[in-house]
Amino acid sequence: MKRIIHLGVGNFFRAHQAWYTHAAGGGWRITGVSLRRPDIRDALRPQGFAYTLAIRGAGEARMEEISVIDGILVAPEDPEAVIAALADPAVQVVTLTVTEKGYDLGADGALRLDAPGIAADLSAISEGRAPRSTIGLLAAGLARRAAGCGPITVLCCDNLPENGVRLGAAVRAYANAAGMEIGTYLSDHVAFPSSMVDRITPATDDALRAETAASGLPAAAPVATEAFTEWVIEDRFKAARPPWDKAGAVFTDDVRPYELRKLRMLNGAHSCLAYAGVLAGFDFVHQAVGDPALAALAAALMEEAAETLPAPVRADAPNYARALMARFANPAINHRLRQIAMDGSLKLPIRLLPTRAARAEMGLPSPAIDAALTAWLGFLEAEFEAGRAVDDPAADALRAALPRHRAEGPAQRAKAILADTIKDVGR
Ligand code: CS2
Repeated sequence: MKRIIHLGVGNFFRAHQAWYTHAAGGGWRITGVSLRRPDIRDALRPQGFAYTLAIRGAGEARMEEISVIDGILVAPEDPEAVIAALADPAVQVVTLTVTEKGYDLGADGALRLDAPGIAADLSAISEGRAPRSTIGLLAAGLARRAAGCGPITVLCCDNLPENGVRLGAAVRAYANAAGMEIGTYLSDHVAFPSSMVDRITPATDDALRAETAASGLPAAAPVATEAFTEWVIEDRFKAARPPWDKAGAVFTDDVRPYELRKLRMLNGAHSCLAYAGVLAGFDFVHQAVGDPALAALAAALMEEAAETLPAPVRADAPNYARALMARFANPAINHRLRQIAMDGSLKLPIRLLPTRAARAEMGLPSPAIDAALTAWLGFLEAEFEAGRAVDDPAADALRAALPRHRAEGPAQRAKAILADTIKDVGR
C-alpha cells in the first residue's frame, strides 16, 4: 500500500520529488505518467526505470542512481490505464509537475472550460472517449476511485500560488461540468495541499550524457541539478505519505509565505534574467549574473519583491537573496535562459505583476519590475523580428498584440498586451 502516481515525468520531477522519495526511504514506489510523449518511458524502460542524477553544488559534485520509479504510463497511448492506476487502492498520493500551462487555468486562476484540451475532454464524455488533459484524467481517476477505493492526497508541485487550492478548484469545476457526482467524495476523502518546490534543474545536455555514460551508472536520460533543494508542504494529507521529512522536506500549516518568497524572488529574478540576458547576448543564467548590470537588476528586483512579502519571511529576505545570487552563479549548472523564457504569458502574471501590484498599493514604484517587463516585450519583438518561434501557448496572440499600446509605459503595455492575448486565445 505504498504507491505514488506522478503526472509529468520531466527533469524537475526526477531531480526533486523522485529524489526526496528515494532519499526518504520507506519502500515507496512511483508510477510515472507522461502526458504527451513516450520518449522518457522508452529511454528508461531498458534500465528498469532507474536513472542517474548528477548533483552539482558549490565545491560538490556527485552522481546518484535513483530507482524509485517502477513503471511509466504514456497517457495519449492508453488514457484508460492512467485512470485505472489512479483508482488503485495502493495509491496514496498523486503528485504533479505539468508546468503552468498543464492546468488550463485562466488569468483568474480558475479552470478554463473553453481551453481546447478541456473542451475536447468534456465533449468526449458523451462519445465514451477517455480524457486527455491533466485535469480531465485526474477527475476521471478520482471519480472511479470514489467507488470505494479509499482516500487520497493530490499534491501539486508546480510554480503556482496556492497551487493546491487552484488544483482542487479546477478538479471540482471539471467534475461539475462533466456531471460527475463526486463533490462529497472530494470534500471528505481527497486533500489538495499546497506545496512550494525548489531545485534548479536544467534540460539535459550532451556533456551530461557523455559524463554519465563514462560513469558506469544508468546512462539513458540522466538529469543534472544543483545541491540546494527545498520542499515546503502543507500538512494536510488524507492518506499515507512517504517520510519526505527524513530527506529534508518541511511540513507546515501555511505554505503561502514560502511560496510568495520563491515565486516573487527566485522565479521573478529568473524571468527577468532570462529576457534581459538573452537580449544582452547570453545563453546561460550563470553568464547573465556575471554581468554587473544584469546582476544589479536581478538584485534590485529581489529587493522590490522582498518588500511585498509577509512578515515571517521578510526579515530573512536579504540572506535568501544572497543565497539565490550564489545559486544563479553556479557554473556547474548550464541553465539556459531560453528554457526559463518560455511561457512568459503564463509566468509573468504570477512572478512579476503581483509584486508590482502589491508595491503600487503600498505607494512604491517598481523600476526593476518595469525593466523586466520591458525586457520581456523587447525579447518578444526581437524573436518575432528574427523569425524565431516563441515558445508560449499564446505566441500567435502575442505577435498580433505586440504592435499595440506603444504609447503606454512598460507595465501598462505588458498588462494591455496580456489582456489582449487573453481575449484572443479565449483565456
Ligand atoms: C524557472 C524554474 O524555468 C523557469 O521558469 O524559473 O523552473 C526554476 O528553475 C525552478 O522553479 C527552481 O526551483
